[in-house]
Amino acid sequence: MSDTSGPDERSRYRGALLGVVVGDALGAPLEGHAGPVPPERVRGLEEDHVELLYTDDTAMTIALAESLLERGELDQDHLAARFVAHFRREPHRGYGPGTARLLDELAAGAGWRPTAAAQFGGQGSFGNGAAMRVAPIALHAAGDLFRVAALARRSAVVTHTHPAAVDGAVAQATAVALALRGPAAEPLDGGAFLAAVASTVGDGEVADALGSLIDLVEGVEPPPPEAVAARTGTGVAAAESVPAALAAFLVRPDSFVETVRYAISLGGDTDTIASMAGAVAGARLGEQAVPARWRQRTEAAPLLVELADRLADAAGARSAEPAG
Ligand code: F2R
Ligand code: MG
Ligand code: MG
Repeated sequence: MSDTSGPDERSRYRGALLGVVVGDALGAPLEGHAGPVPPERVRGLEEDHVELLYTDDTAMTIALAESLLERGELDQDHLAARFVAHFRREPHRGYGPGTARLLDELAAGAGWRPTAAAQFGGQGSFGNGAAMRVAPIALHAAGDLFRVAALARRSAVVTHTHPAAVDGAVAQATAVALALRGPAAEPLDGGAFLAAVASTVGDGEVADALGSLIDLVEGVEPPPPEAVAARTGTGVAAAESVPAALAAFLVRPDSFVETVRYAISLGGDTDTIASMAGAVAGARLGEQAVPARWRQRTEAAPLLVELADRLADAAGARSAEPAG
């Protein structure tokens, strides 16, 4: 159950998926920026008037949302097929190289289970591809954090089997679920939020990186982006970019705009860090917090709103079912 203070549940659902697409599309032009991004370059993205185009982060989020809605549950075979369908239709969305290879193999008839496990010499991918798309899981199962974690794990391994990629997805899904139900009208306890997220993942790189952020997010003043980037890293590895995104949310938890600006200013994997941070901020603050001037310029924003509404309706319908 979400708290009654702050935005209503439907607004938070919309905010979460708008956060995915707006953060992705706004951050995309600077993806790969070496080192923190100067504020004037971040503002330059905002002041431009061209359409903001989404990338693989949003494409895979749409696929996951569609699969949950079509099946009413997490069906890994169906999800793999939705990923392939999106990739075949629009392979130019900037997919990670390993994920693109994997989806090509699945399109040619390979099974997702052995193919995902065989990635990178049998280690599996530690990229952030499973975390960046995971927000719909939180919307589907938000009232039950154990279920959110379990479903996030199962959604991840369709493409990413490395423990750090799976933990990244669990951490991101848990963060969105916590933000969805938290009281936005009250100050956020950043240390407690991080500890709650960290408690859902196993010992390892992601837990260590989350733990390393506690003093930074508990400070009175937001730390400079350089300090966060130095602590977590900002690369495509889930163990870097997921903690970086959560830090961007936690140092600016009361403003969607400031969260996304901060996330982009970290540099590195800017589309993905801003998308994940935007999802958490949108879940806490609701769609009203997403500026109309950003939303109107963002490709597919109405589709993300429609998917959020359908996920809210489905979750409401499930919670209204008699128990037993
Ligand atoms: N692909 C990109 N950006 C590249 C440029 C895009 C350009 N703008 C364009 O339009 O073409 N961004 C997207 O990729 C990231 C998500 O990646 P995902 O899905 O996790 O892919 P992958 O390939 O599995 O992992 C990413 C890289 O990490 C390294 N890696 C992963 N596991 C590894 C392992 N076990 N051993 C060694 N290296 C491993 C590899 O370099 C992978 O290619 C997001 O940023 C998304 O926006
Ligand atoms: Mg991308
Ligand atoms: Mg990226």
